[in-house]
Amino acid sequence: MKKIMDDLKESEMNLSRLKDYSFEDDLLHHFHYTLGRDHFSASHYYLFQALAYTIRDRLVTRCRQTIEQRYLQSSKQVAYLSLEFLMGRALTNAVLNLDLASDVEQSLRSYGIKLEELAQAENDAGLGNGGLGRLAACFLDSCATLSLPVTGYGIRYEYGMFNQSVNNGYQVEHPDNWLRKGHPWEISAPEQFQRIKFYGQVRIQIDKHGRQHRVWDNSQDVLAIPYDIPVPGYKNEVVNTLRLWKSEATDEFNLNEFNAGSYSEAVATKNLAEQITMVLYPNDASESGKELRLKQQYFLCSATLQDIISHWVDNHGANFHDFNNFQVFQLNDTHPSIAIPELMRILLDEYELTWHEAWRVVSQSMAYTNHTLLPEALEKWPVELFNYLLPRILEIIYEINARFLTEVSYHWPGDIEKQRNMSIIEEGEKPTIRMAYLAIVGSFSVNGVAQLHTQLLSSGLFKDFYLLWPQRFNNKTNGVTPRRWLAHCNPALARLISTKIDHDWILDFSQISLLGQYSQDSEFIEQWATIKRANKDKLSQLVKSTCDVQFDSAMMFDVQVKRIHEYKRQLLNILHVIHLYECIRNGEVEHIVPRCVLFGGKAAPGYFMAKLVIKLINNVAKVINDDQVAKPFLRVAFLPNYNVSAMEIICPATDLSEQISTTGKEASGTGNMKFMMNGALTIGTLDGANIEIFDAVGDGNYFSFGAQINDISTIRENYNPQSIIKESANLSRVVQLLESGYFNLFEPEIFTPLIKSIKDPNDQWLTAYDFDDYVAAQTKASELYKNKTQWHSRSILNTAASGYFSSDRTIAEYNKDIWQLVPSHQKHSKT
Ligand code: 26Q
Repeated sequence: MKKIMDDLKESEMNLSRLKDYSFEDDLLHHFHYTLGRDHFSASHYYLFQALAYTIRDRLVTRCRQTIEQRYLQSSKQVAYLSLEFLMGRALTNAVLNLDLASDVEQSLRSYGIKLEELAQAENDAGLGNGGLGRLAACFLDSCATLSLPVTGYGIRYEYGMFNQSVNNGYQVEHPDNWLRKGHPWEISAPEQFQRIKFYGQVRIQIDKHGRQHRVWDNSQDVLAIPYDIPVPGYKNEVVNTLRLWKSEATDEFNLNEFNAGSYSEAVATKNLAEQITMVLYPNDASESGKELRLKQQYFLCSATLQDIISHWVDNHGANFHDFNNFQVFQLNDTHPSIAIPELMRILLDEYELTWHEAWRVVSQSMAYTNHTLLPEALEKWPVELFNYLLPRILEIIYEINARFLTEVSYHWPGDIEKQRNMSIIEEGEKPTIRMAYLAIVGSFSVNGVAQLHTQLLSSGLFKDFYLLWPQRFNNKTNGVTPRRWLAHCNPALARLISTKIDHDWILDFSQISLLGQYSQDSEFIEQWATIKRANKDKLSQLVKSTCDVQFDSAMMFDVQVKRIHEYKRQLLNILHVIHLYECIRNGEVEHIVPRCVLFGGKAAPGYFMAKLVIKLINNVAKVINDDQVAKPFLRVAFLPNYNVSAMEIICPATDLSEQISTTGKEASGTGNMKFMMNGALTIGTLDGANIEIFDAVGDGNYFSFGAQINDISTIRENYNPQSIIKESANLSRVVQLLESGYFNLFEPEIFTPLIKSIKDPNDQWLTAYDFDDYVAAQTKASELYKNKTQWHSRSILNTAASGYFSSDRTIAEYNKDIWQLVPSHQKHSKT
């Protein structure tokens, strides 16, 4: 065995020295031999796959070198735990980061095909719902680019985010079978499987010294098989890893059943095990409390922790004293917070640490990021479900809580109310576990994702915890990767920028501020405008082919794409569209600046109001687009199946970015940053990271409107939307038109729930309150758009002010304040 390993090692070294395999030869080899194809079976998909394997070879070499170097440095590392990684396509990203564009172009020439075309053949890896999942993907890109030893750990869902189509204006969901044609980027490591326990009971065993041990008995076990996906840094030779776990049945299970002669039961068991990683849960209130979702969470955490601990023990033996100096777990929301009691379980039950020592190690290695301000979105699980599914974990949570409540009682002696409010267990008829409280208690760092969000967490949702442990709380304003969200998705603009600033801006994105000096340069403005126009033409083609709506690039492109949710207020936007249409119908067109309004986004399958908003948008769009009078002024489209790849076409083509959530509800937002980077101007409330965008770009370059956070509670106290509607001529007309059934002629009453919600004094989203101010801000935007030179000048200023919103900055802050990793010394040079 030793001889084989030595030989292999030598040949690996030879391989990595032989960098000069021709790209073309490799491509041919993979096409003919890896895929077994010939010229009869040439298709875009096979060519894409061959190209992906060719590039993967180069990634694998670098990945091995990255691992080896870190092993030699024995450096501290981070595991980024997330139920979601919304990676999108990988091919063009790898080409950019490995600087392979010319190799690829050249080798594709003989096939008469362009990289851009071939790239379309790749399915999006849609393993996430929205912001939180895409943030994880941007973070992985930044960590690799900054040479930080960070590994992503997630689930290899067989079905990702559902595909959306629109039928008669309604959303229809279709399964996303993204792996069907194979996934060339992944490499499985079945020999590194982990075993995960579910169900069963806890038994107390007394050893010969009279000591008690907890044994988790009669469990039903499932295997976790790792699949690794390479994550290349930008031109720095670093390749990190995203490790995704797939569930499989254990062999014994199958064997036992087979031996009993029950073939079908055996197969059924296998299905049960494989169900765990079958499907990504949509972010949906109606899904709360689902057993399978809890299984997913525990499966991910247990597999990851066992994997990391077994490596630790291989290298350090069963001595965990220094573990927390070498390992941080960053928890992406509460979804993986079960990692806290699971690591306790491993250290207590498998390595026999004392509670005190185990708790020190655990609570010094966990760090928690919160992504929501909606109290109803905080994760809670029934105690009963835990007791049944994860009995040993429940015991540990009880113990964590008991010790924690003792601490609370020291801090607030005699204050029973405090103890009840802060308890990890919410008492009641059906007691539940408050996962956010568990996450705070078990972590050394708790962060929000924008300044306002962190302030509101400390003064609201988590106030008592802030009072107890103020030093634990910190802010890390989100960011997005300028590689995917500028260099890759807007190559023409990237080239133009590079004519003015050293190419390094892609790595040191703070340099983008140097663009500011060209905001009055008429030649530069002209070039900027030409590129925007070409990007708009490209988006128009997409809208035409998918929605059969003709956009006109001479008109303003006004865009809102994001998950459909009441707090994001797509309803407010469509009310404004109806207002514009009203003006047009009444011949009040002299102030109208022609616009194409684009919507996109998925509604959770069980979210009635969000789905109704989609229907309203589509019905309004149909009426307006069919009206020849409106045509010169207004076009409206709902783009089905909004995803990462769609955003890569949308954000470079947008003039006006809609960020109009009810103040205090959007934790951060990250779409806002992608639009800004690509030179869109924002119309927005002062919510989440919008506030920081507003501060960075300055008042004149941002259309701000709406209630502000300090006024919100007073507004809610005596909110009377009916009287607001009465007082507002514009809103009255809009509501009347809606109520007249103009947009639902043969579908009586279907929009009544939406109209009612606007008029409801308990309307949480304050739609009526913000309407007039929103219209006023829209009018300002229109006025500015009349002067194209002025508009583009401010567009340049927006890109120039976007430096802060690079995820490289965000990750540098995570590293400085939370992780304290040492970058591996890899060069920043061309390969
Ligand atoms: C929970 C229980 C069961 C099933 C699914 C879920 C679930 C899944 C996804 C709950 C929430 C999510 C996603 C939340 C999310 O995307 N939040 C967004 O995170 C962004 C990154 O920080 C912020 O910019 C957004 O403001 C925030 O809404």
